[in-house]
Amino acid sequence: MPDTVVKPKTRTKTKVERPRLHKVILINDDYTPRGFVVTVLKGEFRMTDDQAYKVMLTAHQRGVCVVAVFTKDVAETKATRATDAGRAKGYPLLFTTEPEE
Ligand code: TYC
Repeated sequence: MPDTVVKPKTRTKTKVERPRLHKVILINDDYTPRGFVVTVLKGEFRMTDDQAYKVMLTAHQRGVCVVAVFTKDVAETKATRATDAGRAKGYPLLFTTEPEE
């Protein structure tokens, strides 16, 4: 069969990886009122009163608390908005982000 065209058998495997999630972390301070921290957590992270109170108390007692995980963009936007809400009232309230292991 002189006209046979041999097609090279190559295949490209596309590896799909899930985007790494990022944690939003609440940092304790000595000045922001507890009630205000709870209000911000409820408003920015759609938490119930109970959930927000527990997260606030954990940060208060241990120094930090993981609030939630999101894609990088969403985590950074929420952390910035929540930090800005405190700054608008003159509080040093701080939310940071870090990639999940
Ligand atoms: N430590 C603050 C106080 O005693 C309350 C507080 C809790 C502030 C958690 C920040 O991330 C925080 N008023």
